[in-house]
Amino acid sequence: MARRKGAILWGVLAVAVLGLVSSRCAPSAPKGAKKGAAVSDVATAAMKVYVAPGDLDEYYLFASGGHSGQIYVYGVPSMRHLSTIPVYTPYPATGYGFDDDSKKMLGDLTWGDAHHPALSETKGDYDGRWLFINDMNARVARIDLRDFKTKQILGPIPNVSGNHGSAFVTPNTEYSMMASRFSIPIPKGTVVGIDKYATEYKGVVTGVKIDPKTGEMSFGWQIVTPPFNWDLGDAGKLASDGWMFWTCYNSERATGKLEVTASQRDRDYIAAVDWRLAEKSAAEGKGTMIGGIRVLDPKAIPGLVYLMPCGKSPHGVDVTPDGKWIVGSGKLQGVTTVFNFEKIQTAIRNKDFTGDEDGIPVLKYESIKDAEVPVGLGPLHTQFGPDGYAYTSLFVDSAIAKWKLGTWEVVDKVPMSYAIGHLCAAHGDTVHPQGKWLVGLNKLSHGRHLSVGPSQPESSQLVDISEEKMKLVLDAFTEPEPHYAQMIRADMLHPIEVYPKEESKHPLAIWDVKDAGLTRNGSKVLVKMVEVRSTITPTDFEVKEGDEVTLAITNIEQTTDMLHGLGLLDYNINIVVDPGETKTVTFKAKKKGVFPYYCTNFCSALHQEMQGYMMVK
Ligand code: RUQ
Ligand code: CUA
Repeated sequence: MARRKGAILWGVLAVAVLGLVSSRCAPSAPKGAKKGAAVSDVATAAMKVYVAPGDLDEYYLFASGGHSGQIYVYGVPSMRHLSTIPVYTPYPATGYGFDDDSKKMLGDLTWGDAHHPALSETKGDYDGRWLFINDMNARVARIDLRDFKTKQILGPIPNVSGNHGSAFVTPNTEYSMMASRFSIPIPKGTVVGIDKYATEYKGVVTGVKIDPKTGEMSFGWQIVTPPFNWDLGDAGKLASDGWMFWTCYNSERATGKLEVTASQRDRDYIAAVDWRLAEKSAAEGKGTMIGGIRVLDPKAIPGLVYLMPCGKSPHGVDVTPDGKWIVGSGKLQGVTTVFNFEKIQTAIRNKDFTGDEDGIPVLKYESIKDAEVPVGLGPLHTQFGPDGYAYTSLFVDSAIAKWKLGTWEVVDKVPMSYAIGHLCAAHGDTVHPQGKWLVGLNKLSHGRHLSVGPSQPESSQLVDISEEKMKLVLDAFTEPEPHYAQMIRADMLHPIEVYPKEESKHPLAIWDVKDAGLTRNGSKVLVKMVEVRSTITPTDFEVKEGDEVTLAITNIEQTTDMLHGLGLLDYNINIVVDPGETKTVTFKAKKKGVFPYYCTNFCSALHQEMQGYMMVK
């Protein structure tokens, strides 16, 4: 791909941005590159990513599923899709959202827009315990990596509208942070005319407290901000531990057609939040309770928030592994800006401000910036390697730039096909990045796959970063829509595949077919069921029309892979029970008749025989 630069950058940029809309017929660079590639290059690339039958991948990649509300699990380097973890959306394949517990966890919302997975950390390194992920509906969820299951959904969090800047964790998983993309009058439910947007609408950033032992999340504190659109974040680490950074767009406080009205100023901001001070202030009872959460006003608490001017409409803000630099990428720019944490602290001490926004001091850009690195057009997000290199995705250029921290020279570029958003390197946002692999998460797949009609997949591309020159080695396709992903070394996770019988605590669990059967309490009916190859016990039961029926199903298998399902026809019931697990589902017996139920997971030669009947009289 030809490199576009020079004095007419803005003109080119405008054309390029427009071009994205109609670019489907433009030739894509890697295709051209492929034609000229020597066979040995292809063979070398194939060898690198080939995971022989029975062999295992080196890394897990956890990719957000966007508005599918899920998380996709891949193996790297094969890029094989291994599993889907449903989080904010019912998922019939695992029965998620159909049984009583997961239905309750989802509440009234049966979709979520999940953008940024965050692996739990200890001392700034992944610790393999939990995975957090945001939802635009002001929620954050925790997945336990012991069984890859969603265990908690917290929220909707008061006052937050559009939880985009989330679910970033602090270096010891003290908090999962969230920031509102949309500003609204708070508390939620208040209505103020859009003409008062600049003064009456508010953004908020929130610290969601995490219990260090159990991972249980609870409301921490919230900070009210001007009505900027908060975008992405990253927690400070090592040198900058205790601080949280968030980018915003629309510092113009504009409404209407934001693509025009919110791009007036040359700079937007990165907020630097002293989260330890927020924690302390909240503990001292400062701030006020709004909508059920403690809200701190930065005007009243000096030192809580500062604003760092950053290139127009920044997306990613990324802290280097040592915590000394904060990299902010203005997506309408040709450079990425590197801020120096030391200089930020000095500027704060010297009150080196150029003004304020609703009482929040604005730091002087020239005083806190170390470099503007000419990475290319439309820098979005940066990841790091183990050797002082940084990798920045370029949305407009549709490429990844590799550059050196400290010298700021751009040493390599690799084209992506097409329009890369986030990117993810192995442990690339921790204090110990591992290099090796980098995955570009592209926004458009641009016809590099068999046509599947207008609903096209997204694409991810695997880049080998183990050598000086980056090498694109594999195209992979995914369902919508991986915004961000994290990659963790496979040997750091030790998931169980069976729930051990001795850990079973479910009050309705039964482990012997003799205990299966129906008990009635007025119009409430409880049916305890056992599933084991190849019978569902009881094989039939009878209830009365209008009864409230609870099925409590225990899969008493203790063998890996021996899942059993329970599909109940015409009643919209679909449960999947893992080995050693108990699940309940409660419903009204509204329809009279005879309704078959059967095991939905192919489990044995006699799987087809695993069936029964519910009679509703
Ligand atoms: S998204 S490509 Cu993180 Cu919601 Cu940016
Ligand atoms: Cu049990 Cu099929």
